[in-house]
Amino acid sequence: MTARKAGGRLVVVSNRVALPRQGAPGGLASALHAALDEHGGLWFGWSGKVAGETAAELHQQQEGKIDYATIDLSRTDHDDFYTGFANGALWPLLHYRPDVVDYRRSHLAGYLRVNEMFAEKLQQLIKPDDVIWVHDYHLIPLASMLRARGVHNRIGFFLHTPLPAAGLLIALPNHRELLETLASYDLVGVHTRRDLRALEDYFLHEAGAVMRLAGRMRMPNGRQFRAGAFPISIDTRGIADVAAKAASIREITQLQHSLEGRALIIGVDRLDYSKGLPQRFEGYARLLERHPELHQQVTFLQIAPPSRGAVLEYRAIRHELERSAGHINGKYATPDWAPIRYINKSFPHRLLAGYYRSARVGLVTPLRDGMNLVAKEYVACQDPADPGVLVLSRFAGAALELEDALLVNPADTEEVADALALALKMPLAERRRRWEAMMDVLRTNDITLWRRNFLGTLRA
Ligand code: GDG
Repeated sequence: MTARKAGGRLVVVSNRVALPRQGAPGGLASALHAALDEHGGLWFGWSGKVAGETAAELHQQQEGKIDYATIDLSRTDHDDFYTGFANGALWPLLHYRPDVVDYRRSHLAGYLRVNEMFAEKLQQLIKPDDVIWVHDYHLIPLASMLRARGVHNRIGFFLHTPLPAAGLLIALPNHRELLETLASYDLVGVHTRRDLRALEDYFLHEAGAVMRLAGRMRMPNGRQFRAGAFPISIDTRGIADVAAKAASIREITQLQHSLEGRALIIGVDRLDYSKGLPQRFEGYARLLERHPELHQQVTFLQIAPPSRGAVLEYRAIRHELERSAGHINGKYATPDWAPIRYINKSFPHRLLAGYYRSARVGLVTPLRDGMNLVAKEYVACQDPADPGVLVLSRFAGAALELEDALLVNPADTEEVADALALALKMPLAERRRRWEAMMDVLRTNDITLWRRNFLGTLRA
């Protein structure tokens, strides 16, 4: 790293760009917009469109202090880069699922080809003192490709997924060729200390790096880079306000009315095998099996918008969950009560906030998750006078901060059932104590602190 002052524009690079007027942006998109607004900036990435087989042309637009530049992908590039390598090989590997990894050389070639195209387009757009912030597993080699083109700007990378132990990372063919390119960044950020240890372990033991002071690693070729844990968060105050106001929205009162006094358990997840949904359904079934007194007393609402339907595993899990939900309802439902309400649809954020607040239990049980923002959102949306209980997987990054949740091993369906029973019976005083402790964490570490910490370290 040089001592050069880094005070220019911010350039955000991510696979998808949240363009203005594309509907309500999610928390991450809002945070990045705020960061771009602060210094002026550019957001560059894929448009989300697949356009024939022609070479990608750049679409540019401006909104306030922010420039947006996007490119379309050809069908082949999309299938090899996005569906094939990023979501067919890297995503399962990073989520501890080597059994699901579908590695193909042609997909890796497509991944490198699209990253090279990103580097080529981006190089034309950046100015000498821009600070570049690259996001997520789709774009790991981008900095090394920019460096090869003579780009000397500060470049940071943030990984939104977990990073598994070195012993697992080496299962990926050509892992060094890919992962060593992380050293071309000035700063590599991950969510947790656990991920950071894995990153350091990989570089020290597989890539021949040595540890220098203050989290800096030096590669055998002399290049130095820094790595750090930056746990992402939410707009805690903003979302708490939205939830408080949601109480009067028609959809929310309708949901509450439909419960007829039953306790609501809520789950909200992209339909993804990393989220542990089959095990969660199983855990809920165990609860019903072991606690007949809860029949008619509880309703489990699982919202699971479909994602990545082009990947085989995502279609398989969808079928599995339909079968499981049908089975549980078939076994336990009565003419006036269905134990599970399972919905493959997405909802506007203000409704989600109201649903979270209506739920006595937030059930968040991924098998692995980088952070898991739903867990944090659930906590922030509670009514301070009568807060619900969070049941949270130990294997979500959020578990390292939200220690006052009921932490479970998501694969242990008995433990999930026990935690649900405990949550449903928990006295108000204990619910409030746990909730206050978690809110303290979230009020301090919110999304603004996250981006400022990362960018402050990158610019320092
Ligand atoms: C990745 C990492 C990491 C969900 N359903 C709807 C909806 N959502 C929103 C949630 C939440 C976001 O999507 C999901 O974030 P998560 O963190 O829970 O999970 P991933 O999508 O897997 O995110 C994860 C995250 O990146 C950030 O670094 O925490 O570990 O896997 O905000 O509320 N939003 C709307 N309708 C829905 O139906 N509007």
